[in-house]
Order: sequence, then C-alpha cells, then structure tokens
Amino acid sequence: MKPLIGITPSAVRMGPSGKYGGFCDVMYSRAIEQAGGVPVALPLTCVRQTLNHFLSFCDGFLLSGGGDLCEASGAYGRRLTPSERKTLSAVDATRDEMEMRLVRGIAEGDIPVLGICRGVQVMNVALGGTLLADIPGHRDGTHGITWTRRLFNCRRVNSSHHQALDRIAPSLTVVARSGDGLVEAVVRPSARFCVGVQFHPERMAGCDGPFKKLVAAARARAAAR
Ligand SMILES: [Mn+2]
Repeated sequence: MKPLIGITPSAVRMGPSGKYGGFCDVMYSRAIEQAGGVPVALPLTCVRQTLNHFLSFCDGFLLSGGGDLCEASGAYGRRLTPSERKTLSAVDATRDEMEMRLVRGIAEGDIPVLGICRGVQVMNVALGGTLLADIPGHRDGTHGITWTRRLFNCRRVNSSHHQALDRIAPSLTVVARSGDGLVEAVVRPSARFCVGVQFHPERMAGCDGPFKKLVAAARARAAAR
C-alpha cells in the first residue's frame, strides 16, 4: 500500500459567486504522487472530530504554502503596527485553527510532516514560536542557503515569502538560513520526520528530496502500525 499523505488546503473565495472553500495546488499533489505517495486534499475545516479522523488514518501530512496567519492566531507574539497589518494577505481564521490543531495532533502522534512556506510558519507557531510580520525586500526571486545540517541537496532556493520565523519553538532546531540570516529550514529532532522549509521545493526542478523523505517516513510508519 502506498502511504496516504494529507495536504492542507488554501482557503479560497471565488470571484463574483463568493463561493468559499479549500483549494489544493496540483504542484503539491503531483510532488507527492511522484514521490510514491497518494495525496489526499483535506477539506477546509477546524472541526476536531474531522481532524482527528484524518490524524488517525493519514500516514503523513504536507502543510502547504499560502496566505499569512491572522494576528488573532498569536503568531506575531505582539500587536502589529498599522503598516505591518496592511502587509498581511489572504488571511483565514478557519485555516489557521485547522492547521494549528493538526500540527499539535501530528506532534502528539509523531506523524511524518513536511511544512512548506506558510507550513513551516504555522508549524513554528503551533509549537510555541513566533513570526516576523514583514520583511521588505525578501519576497521574490532566488537566493543561496547555508545548511548547518544538510537535509537536502539544494544550495540555491526560490523565495516567495514576506514573513519568516522569529522566535523558534522550543522543540524545533534551525538547520538552514539565507544569506541575510533568515530561517529557511527547521527540524524537530525528536520526531521521526518533521521538517519545515521556507522555500517551495514543489516548484524547483530536481528538488524532490523533501517529498521522497516524507513519503518514505510515512511508509515506514504505516508498515510499523
Ligand atoms: Mn527565502
């Protein structure tokens, strides 16, 4: 059996109809398929029973990229200034709550997880860390990274974030930074596989390592159950 990897959705509001729901970018599901897993796009919900159900039958999780965390989530550890508040985009309180609950359940169950961009941010916040609200000038393009513990074979990464990890959650360890000192990857060393990256490996040619390792860890956990 291939391992089942739950992917958290973006919260999307569609044009004039105002329809609202979860959206899973095909780049994420394809990356999981190519790594040998079966992706399942989770519905946008913070209902505990639903989340507990997914926590019990998924073999691993991918926390996808997307909008910023709400100020009310406590992500910034302080009140934002009006100009910082203006930089927040695509916020969604349901998604925040959903992913915070999932991250805590994932940690409790030691379920393999990969957080990408927003995903590493929500992982840090759910486990007790905070975020920098806005880093002007870091958002677009590519930049080098320096690993203190090399997890994957990439030295140059893409960048499409305007926030980054500030105070690191007690259980996480920083393993890569950009030239300007921002956190680009973390691990939870006590977990079987808990990795967060600030870049987007699903959009980088030849950077399938994070997905392969997630799927391998999920397969190993499924086999041991
Ligand atoms: Mn970056």
